[in-house]
Amino acid sequence: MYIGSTGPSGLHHLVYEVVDNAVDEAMAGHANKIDVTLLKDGGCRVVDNGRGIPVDEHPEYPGTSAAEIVLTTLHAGGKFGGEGYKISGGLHGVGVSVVNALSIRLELEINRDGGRFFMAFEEGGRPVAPLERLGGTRKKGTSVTFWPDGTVFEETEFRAQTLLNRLQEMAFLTKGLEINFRDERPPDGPLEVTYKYTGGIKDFVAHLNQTKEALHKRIIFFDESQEASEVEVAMQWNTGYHEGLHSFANNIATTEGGMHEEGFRKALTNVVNKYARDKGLLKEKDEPFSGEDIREGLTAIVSVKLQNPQFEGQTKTKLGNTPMRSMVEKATNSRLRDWFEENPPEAKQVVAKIIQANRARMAARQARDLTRRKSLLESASMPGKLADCSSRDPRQSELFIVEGDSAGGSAKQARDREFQAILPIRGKILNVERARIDRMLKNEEIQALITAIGAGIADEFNLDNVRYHKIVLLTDADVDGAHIRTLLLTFFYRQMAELVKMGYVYIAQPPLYSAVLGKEKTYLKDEHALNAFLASHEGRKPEISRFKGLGEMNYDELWATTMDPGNRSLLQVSVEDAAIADDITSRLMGDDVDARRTFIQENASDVRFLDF
Ligand code: 0RA
Repeated sequence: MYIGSTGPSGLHHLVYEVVDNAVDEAMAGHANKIDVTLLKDGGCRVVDNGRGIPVDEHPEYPGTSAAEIVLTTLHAGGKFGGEGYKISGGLHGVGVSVVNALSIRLELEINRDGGRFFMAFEEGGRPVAPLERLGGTRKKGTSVTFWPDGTVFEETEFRAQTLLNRLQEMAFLTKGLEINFRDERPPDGPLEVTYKYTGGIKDFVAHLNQTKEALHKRIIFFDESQEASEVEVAMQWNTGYHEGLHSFANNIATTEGGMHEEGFRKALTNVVNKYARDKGLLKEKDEPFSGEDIREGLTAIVSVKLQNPQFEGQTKTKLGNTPMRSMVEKATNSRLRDWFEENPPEAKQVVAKIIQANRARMAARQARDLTRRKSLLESASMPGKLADCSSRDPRQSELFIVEGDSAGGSAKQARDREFQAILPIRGKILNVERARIDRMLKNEEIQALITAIGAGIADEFNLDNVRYHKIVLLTDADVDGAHIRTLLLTFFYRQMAELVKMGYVYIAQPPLYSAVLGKEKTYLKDEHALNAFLASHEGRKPEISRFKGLGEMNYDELWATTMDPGNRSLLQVSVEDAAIADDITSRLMGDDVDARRTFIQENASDVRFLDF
């Protein structure tokens, strides 16, 4: 309930929870350094140089230290200690006590008031002994080391890259904060990474645009504070076609947007249109630019800090505080207008790009209208290659996107036609990361995909119209198959992001090997499974074959191993954090060959890297 899940995401949230508390100390101006260490024995240590959790007797619990209360009581974290905790970043503020409750052991060390204090907890938060003063020190700060409970979490092994992504984001969002990460687990020595950004979210935008070609050199930045609230915006257009607007409230990614994002979009559209009209770049008879045209190729971070943030929406990532809308809108209206006025050459270039985007979108709309009209005339509007299922209930319908016509044929024979539809895709589909929307829509494979799914694309995408709630990518288990899968994922992520965010996209896992022993045939997913099989059948000589591609499999084999809901295992594609997924997609699929090489080298060894 408090960390969202007992899967990998929940496990990593334990670390974020402790780090968030340390970041709160930094935001309040009491700390500037956080060290996160993954220990060889599976524990995780988070050390900060803040004030330290209070160690004296808690006013409401005589005989008990405040530290013990903070570690054992829900929501106790920020309830005392004066006004240091104006802005709480912690994920919905549940505090370290949740981490304690979900750990088999937790060790707390506090340097404060001239003393060094220690306390340990076991089995989900039971104090081993009261807080103890070990000696004197002039240092200050808090150290929390915890070992997650293996009976709570499906797995307890932290993934360094997942933590690094979030820690880097935290460092970007908290200007000047130094975050040191150290993974002591690798047998060939520890991995160490330091993040520190004196430019804050300006550095964040520079990082996201690093793999792209910027349209103007200097990043636009402005901030504004009002009472206890604060707005910061950094933005820069690039020559690409994707909108990269990411918003945060109290350092939490607001993936579903909300008031702050609304205010920013509205002001942005307003400022650009006003400027273009004033300068005669947009004539009186011309329609205003749409927000979508204006945001093409824009990388922007909108970060707000406020008291009592209200998180709404399906995934509780939509900021609901209405005053933030006018605050961001006002700031953007005045400060962005200044930028346009003060930087004429840059402003002209931005508007020129928006005009191009506008033209491309008009052309695309015409093409789309044409296909729509055509489909109204012809009664069968689905693409010819689609073998649709009979069910019209999207919740139980599945679409298999299959690589190659021959595998498509086997899949058509194998399927349960009641609820499984097959769409064969020939060869490599267009890389949408490097093509603008009008070119994309001319591509036949892409057209077929859009029509079959039935919910439109980009801003017009409507989740309610999706015809299948499971969209399964079925490609060969080789390099080409992996490439096609990546192209398809890029397409879905860029054009039907909600589909991915809602967890409708899956990856099928056809076996790579079969082993025959006597009359018994076993299918093996990969090399690893093969080795395990051979080890457990020592002394016997199974006949091993390797499937070169899906086309080699009989239809009954394909059904039994890959399509039968009772037997198959599908990987669900998830997006933890849109800013990171965006960055990875650009690095992997964009024009920058160096960035792509580096990314693949850094991540190729980790088989889970697909779960971006
Ligand atoms: C309660 C009150 C105060 C600080 C903290 C908690 C605190 C918690 C954590 C968790 C990790 N690092 C932390 N650092 C501080 C305020 C104490 C004061 O007013 O001095």
